[in-house]
Amino acid sequence: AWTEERRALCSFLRMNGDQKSDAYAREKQNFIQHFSQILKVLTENEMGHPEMGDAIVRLKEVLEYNVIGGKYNRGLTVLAAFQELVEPRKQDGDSLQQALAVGWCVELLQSFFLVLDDIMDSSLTRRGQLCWYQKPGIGLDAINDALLIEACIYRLLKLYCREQPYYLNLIELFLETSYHTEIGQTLDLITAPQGNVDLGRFTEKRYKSIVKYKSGFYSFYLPVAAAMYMAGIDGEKEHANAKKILLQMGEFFQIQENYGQKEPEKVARVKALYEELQLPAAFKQYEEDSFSKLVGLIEQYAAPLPPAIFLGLAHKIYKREN
Ligand code: DMA
Ligand code: MG
Ligand code: MG
Ligand code: MG
Repeated sequence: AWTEERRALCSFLRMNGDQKSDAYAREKQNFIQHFSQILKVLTENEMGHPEMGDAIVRLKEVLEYNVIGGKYNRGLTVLAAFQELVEPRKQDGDSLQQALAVGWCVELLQSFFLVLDDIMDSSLTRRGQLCWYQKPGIGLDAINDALLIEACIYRLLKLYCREQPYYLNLIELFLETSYHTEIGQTLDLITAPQGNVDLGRFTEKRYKSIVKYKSGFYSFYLPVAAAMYMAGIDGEKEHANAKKILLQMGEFFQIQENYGQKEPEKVARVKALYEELQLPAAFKQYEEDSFSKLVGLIEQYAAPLPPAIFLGLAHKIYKREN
């Protein structure tokens, strides 16, 4: 039954986003500008340890090459959710700095995984440039570079949030998210070994599990959950509810991105699902169903969080033509 409320949610999701995109572009500029401060903070306190100097030069190079160049949607989601969840009078300079730093932590986590993922997938390029491990002279040393990027997450959390009541929650969140992502990568690697994709094992169910673990947690749940903890929302129920909605979004996002892409790797990824569902009409149907399911989940599980958090994200991924 399509209630009025449901209609309103749907029209919000389908509206043209031009007015919003200006503000978003400004947020993004501000976020990117903040990266130089992040770099500074991560490399300056080695002043007292000159013997680390050469390693720090390397770290800086690693961060500049691998953390910059994406779309920053995940990092920006931390800020957007933080601004939705924390009352304006509590959004002071310090807490905004903390939100920016946590946003960059999400970007660092992604970068850490991508550097390693590209090695495991034997990829050539990432974000329009050579994969880090493909650069002359880098090779498998990139494994250590990825570990350095990971360490920076926890250094940043400590440097910016150590005094905050949510500090431990954030550490646990990043560690748990890493575990989930690694489980997803494991499922991916054993289900679709390079050059040997076993379509028998590659079922729709398995595909959805892979997507949920390897990308849904870190891309969708992590940024919103981090902002929730920063806003003092730490209840299990609230987090379980947000997770339900956000993982559903993650599933749709991944299927949409892989669908219609030409890289052989991605074609192989969706092939089994594709064949099971049969052709574009089926994708359209999936999109409809997934959209409807998402609206239902938001209705049921958003409270007490403002639905706008989820709607804003959904709006970005469901670019519908009406
Ligand atoms: C990338 O996964 C890595 C993570 C952790 C999601 P992927 O290999 O499926 O995607 P990409 O095409 O970006 O390498
Ligand atoms: Mg890959
Ligand atoms: Mg991979
Ligand atoms: Mg990807």
